[in-house]
Amino acid sequence: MSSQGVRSNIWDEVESLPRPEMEKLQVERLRAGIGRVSTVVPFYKKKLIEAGITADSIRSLEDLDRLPFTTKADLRDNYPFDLLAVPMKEVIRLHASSGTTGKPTVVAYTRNDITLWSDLMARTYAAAGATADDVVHNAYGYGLFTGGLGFHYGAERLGAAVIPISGGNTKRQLMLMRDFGSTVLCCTPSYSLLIAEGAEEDGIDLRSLPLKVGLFGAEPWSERMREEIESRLGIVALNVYGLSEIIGPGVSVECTEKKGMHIFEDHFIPEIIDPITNQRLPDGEMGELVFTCVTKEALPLIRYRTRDRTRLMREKCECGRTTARMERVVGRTDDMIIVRGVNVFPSQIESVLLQAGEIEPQYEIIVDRTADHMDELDVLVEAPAQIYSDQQRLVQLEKRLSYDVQSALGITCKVKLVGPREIPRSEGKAVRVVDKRKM
Ligand code: DLL
Repeated sequence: MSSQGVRSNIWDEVESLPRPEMEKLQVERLRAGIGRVSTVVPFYKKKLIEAGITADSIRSLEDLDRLPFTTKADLRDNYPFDLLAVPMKEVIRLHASSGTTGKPTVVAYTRNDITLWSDLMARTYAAAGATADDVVHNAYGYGLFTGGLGFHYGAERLGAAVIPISGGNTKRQLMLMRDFGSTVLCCTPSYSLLIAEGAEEDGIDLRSLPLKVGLFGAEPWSERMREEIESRLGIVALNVYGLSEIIGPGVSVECTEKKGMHIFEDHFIPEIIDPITNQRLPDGEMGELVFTCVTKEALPLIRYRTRDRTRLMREKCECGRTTARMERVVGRTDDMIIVRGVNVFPSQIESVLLQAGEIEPQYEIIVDRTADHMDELDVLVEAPAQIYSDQQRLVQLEKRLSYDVQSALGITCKVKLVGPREIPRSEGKAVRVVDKRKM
């Protein structure tokens, strides 16, 4: 549709602004945003004074280099509400994702933030060619996770008919998808393959249904997986990226050219930095993605370090958009793993194991993908000799630890006890995670 530069699927004209105009808009918004946080968020006020930065001194995007970074640890240290830039009475929604310790990362939205998020999600759908005529099957989880409600509000904003089915019960999903004539599928890429499997089991040919496009994200996936999804579901599969701290989904999305995800740069200014030296890297170089929110009210984070590794490009896309694009995320600079869409930190597992008391602090986390494309999480833990030789105690302890880890993470997980010194030792940094999922 877009290879001739037809811009019919551009929902907002700002996406095709000439670069100098976009940058002018970003600088104006950045200046206003810095002015706001430097007066209302004590954390930023202190940091900006220390760095000698005033809003008036922001003249170009180069000035981003002078601004302080914000990290996940800053969110944890200010848990739950100390980074908010508005009084609680202006907050109308809270969401949360896993943090590095037991406490989640909390994010908040004012009414204007929810309007902005809905608009950005409508732009996300539009990039995929969706319109008010579509029927959106939304199988992202509803709840504290931003996926469900983000895709829901965006579909309503677009004027499409949304089916708030959430995750799970695949057979029922298939029945409704067929009966309601869904045209757009929203879920994690791995769940789309489980849907395909369920359809094949029930003799449903998904390719004969009206389904035409899928918006997949919340976890890393590959071109090979795209090919598989597209052929098994008979749809165009597009990548959607986002994170709770910035807004949720609705940070960037692929257009139907499938050449990188267009960033909603009029609201989130992207940079790539070297995660070791913290220096900004030129376009095209691989590094850590950093975002500055310039229009959000409740939680306008400055230079937030996403820990996601990717590259930026700024050439105009065939679709007509001029916004910066980011490549597929290739990994993380920290040890967070994503299992069935849930963010998991090895440190969360470690603290549960150590609390249990009876085991050695030697463990290995193994993530694999089952034949039906579901992520599987196993934790191998060394048991001391006296427990390892007592079959009954061993089984009881495995059960208890599995239960404790599952309750802490909120996902199924098997703890398996192994004998003393069975976990490989490392001479340098311990390798705690073995990710066997074939990308
Ligand atoms: O996963 C928001 C989202 C929901 C995005 C639905 C897309 C679709 P969090 O739970 O805070 O938010 O997790 C954010 O997930 O830093 C990435 O590491 C990873 N991630 C999200 N989208 C992608 C993607 C949501 N398309 C973390 N490719 C991010 C690779 C992704 N990783």
